[in-house]
Amino acid sequence: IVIFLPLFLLSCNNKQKNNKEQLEKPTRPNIIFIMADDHAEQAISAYGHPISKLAPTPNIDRIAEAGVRFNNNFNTNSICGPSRAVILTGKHSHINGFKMNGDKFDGNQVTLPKLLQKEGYQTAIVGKWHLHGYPQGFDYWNIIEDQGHYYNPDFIHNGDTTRIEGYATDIITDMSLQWLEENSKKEKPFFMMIHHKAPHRNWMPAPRHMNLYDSVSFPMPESYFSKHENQLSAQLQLQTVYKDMYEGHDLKMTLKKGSPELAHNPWTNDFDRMSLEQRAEWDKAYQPKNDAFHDAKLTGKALAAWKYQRYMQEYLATIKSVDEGVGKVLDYLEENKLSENTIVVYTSDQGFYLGEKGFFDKRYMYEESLGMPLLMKYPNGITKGTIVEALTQNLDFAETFLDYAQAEIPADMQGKSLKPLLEGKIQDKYFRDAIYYHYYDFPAFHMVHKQYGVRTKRYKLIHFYDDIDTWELYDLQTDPKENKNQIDNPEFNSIKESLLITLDSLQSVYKVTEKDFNKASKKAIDQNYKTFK
Ligand code: SGN
Ligand code: CA
Repeated sequence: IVIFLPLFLLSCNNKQKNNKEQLEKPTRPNIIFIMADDHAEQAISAYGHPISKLAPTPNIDRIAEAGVRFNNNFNTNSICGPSRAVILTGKHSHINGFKMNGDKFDGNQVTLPKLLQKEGYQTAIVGKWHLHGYPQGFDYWNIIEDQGHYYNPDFIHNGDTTRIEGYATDIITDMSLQWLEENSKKEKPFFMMIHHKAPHRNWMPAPRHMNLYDSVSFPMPESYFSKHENQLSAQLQLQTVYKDMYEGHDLKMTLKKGSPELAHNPWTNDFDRMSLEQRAEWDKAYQPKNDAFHDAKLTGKALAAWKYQRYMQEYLATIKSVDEGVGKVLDYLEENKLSENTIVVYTSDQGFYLGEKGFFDKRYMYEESLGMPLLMKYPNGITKGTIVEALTQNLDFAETFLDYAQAEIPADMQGKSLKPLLEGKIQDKYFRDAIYYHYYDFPAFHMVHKQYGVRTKRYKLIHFYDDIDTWELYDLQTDPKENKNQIDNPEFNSIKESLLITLDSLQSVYKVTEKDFNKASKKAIDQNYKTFK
């Protein structure tokens, strides 16, 4: 007894301590981070854009209805790999080192999954990675190779590449559900990243959606035929739907009536890798609509308008499978009583153009590509139907999840946790005055110039540089579609000055240095204009 009593007291004490700790530290939430590739806000019905009303996303909307919709969420560098690197590190591109697709991500640096893993989270990633090199900090990873393919994609798991028959979005959903089934009921909380390939170019719908929007006519943006007055970079880009899309590869147009042979299709692999059955199903669905196109003999603006419809039909049809997959994940959480204590996030690596300014793709600091959809639900911690107007960024994601996981946030991360905002501890208007943006991927696909700038609630200032040197200034209140560059308007002189001061101060806060503004050689630029034309 003499020996056991102190031990007994000690164990009582420990129990009390544990209980107390538990009281102070409520159950940490699970986190499911679902990210699509190139999914524009305009194509999520929770955001209410007219396009999305004709192609709704009822399951993705369930997240917004049960939780929060962010109306002013932006990226720091509107391109795939860089956005992903910012999300993983909570640091701007010039600090995390991954400025453009093709750079090599330093996987040894501190990242969100590594920190969560250290805190006792189970971590997993399925789908697009696109950072070259293998993921670190994940207990389980199964990623598509580079951009991946819609049909029969190759997946890399622990260094081994396997071709999996089927449709990429469905495979990613199934793999995620399987991982959840095997791990979600263990004692440890989990963090899972589900990274879809869709709706990335070249927009190949699943067999069940090949004719989904054939009879829908989508509203063409007013700016579809814009001449880009006072917007030199926009005049020089190569991402205009009716000029730069490849007729076969992107628009699935055929060479002539009665033939399944595709028009210009530089990457035959997307179609060649389909099985005979898949290709037969494809031809059966596409031949009648392509033949009808040949019969119509369209030219000029009518042809450009037809291309817009075909683009929208394809892009939105690939989103349908993403939405179905999101529905399955949400159902799984509900059926397994995991819903209340799981944060579910839906976002995209950047915004995207659905014909605005005539564009597809992203890269620009203009609203459509700067914006990033962000929806989040967490019944135990976020009030249903919340709308956030604060200026938020992908830079904030890592800190937000660490905060919810009650983990320590490294001092050198550059974002801000969104948790106080969602708990009403800070008002939207006091959260952040301005955001900083810097895009570096020039010369490259689509030839969008290097650019950096600031956006406040009302104004935007952009500097395009490299083989051009132009500034643009927009008043988003009176000109939300950014048609009127006010940089030379004397009425905007004082606004310009104050934006320049903001720019300067953000560059110093974020530790931007001279070497972050490297220029390409003239030879490389000329060569790229030729390659991508
Ligand atoms: C591919 C696309 C481009 C796209 C980049 C980057 N061409 O190269 O249109 O801008 O990816 O996209 S494709 O015909 O090969 O699809 S990102 O989202 O990965 O950054
Ligand atoms: Ca992308």
